[in-house]
Amino acid sequence: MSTTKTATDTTTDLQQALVDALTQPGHGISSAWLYDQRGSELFEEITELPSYYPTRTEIGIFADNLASIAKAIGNDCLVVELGSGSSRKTVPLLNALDRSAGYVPIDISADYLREAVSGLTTKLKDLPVIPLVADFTTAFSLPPSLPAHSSRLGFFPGSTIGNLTAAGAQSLLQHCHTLLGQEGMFLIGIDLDKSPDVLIPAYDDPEGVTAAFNRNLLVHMNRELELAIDIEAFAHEARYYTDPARIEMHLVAVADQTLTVAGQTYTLAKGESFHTETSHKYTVEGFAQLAKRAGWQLRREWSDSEQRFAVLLFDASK
Ligand code: AVI
Repeated sequence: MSTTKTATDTTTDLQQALVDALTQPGHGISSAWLYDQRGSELFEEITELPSYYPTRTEIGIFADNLASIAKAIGNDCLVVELGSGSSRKTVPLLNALDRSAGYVPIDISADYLREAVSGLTTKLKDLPVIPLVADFTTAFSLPPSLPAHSSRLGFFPGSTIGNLTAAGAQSLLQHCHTLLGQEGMFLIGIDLDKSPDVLIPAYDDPEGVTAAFNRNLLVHMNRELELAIDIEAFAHEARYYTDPARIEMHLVAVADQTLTVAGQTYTLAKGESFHTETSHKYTVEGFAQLAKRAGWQLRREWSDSEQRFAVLLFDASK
């Protein structure tokens, strides 16, 4: 039996997500729905914005510390990347490792993965690449046939873990602990908590790209579900909250809205909002505690001079 989702399944899931958002308190909708083709393009644009510091800060941390990160990882390691995308951050890491056993890029999009892997062969010389199409936020298994290796490294850059709930982050870390085994390591990028003066412009840039990214969710729903949501009637808002420290993205109704979905009418009053994304901001200690509950021990940390972002290396056992 095929487990691949059809376009109809995806449309049904999106419709259900919208109905849930309209009927449940908080009006939350999974941030996964932000990433249609256009949403992914807009996210790429966000990573280039002057006010969106995480991507370039993390790339800088890797560039400045590549030799010490590679030394800490050691030899004959199988690198398993969660949400590999273009593998942009992984190629320098794999090339810096003295001897690595292979690379397992994991991505939810089969097309994107196929394209990315075909471009890797020249960049990674003879390194075995074993791509895996999977949704890493659910339980997944590694490919059955893997090259010989002495340890496994989970690689999860980009602070994407911050977009999961605490429970989601915990179960992902636990699942990876099992998959990566006793000799397992985990290298992860986390965005550090900081002043809202820095955080808010990162998620509400003057160029309006993040606003377009957020509102594109409504464009996506109009197209996919054949709706007539008035895009202009929703304003993008980035809000900073503490305890836990996080940025939330909202689409706020600027006037009362009536939405008809599958023949049913729902209302969203002026000032109410769809909550479209949470981006958790951690301290190194707070994240290390969360990881410890999933069995991971913090071994090394690397950060930038302003302590905006951190790259952490964990061991599966003491
Ligand atoms: C993908 N993720 C780590 C981004 C973040 O910073 O939480 C998504 C994003 N949302 C708005 N800007 C960027």
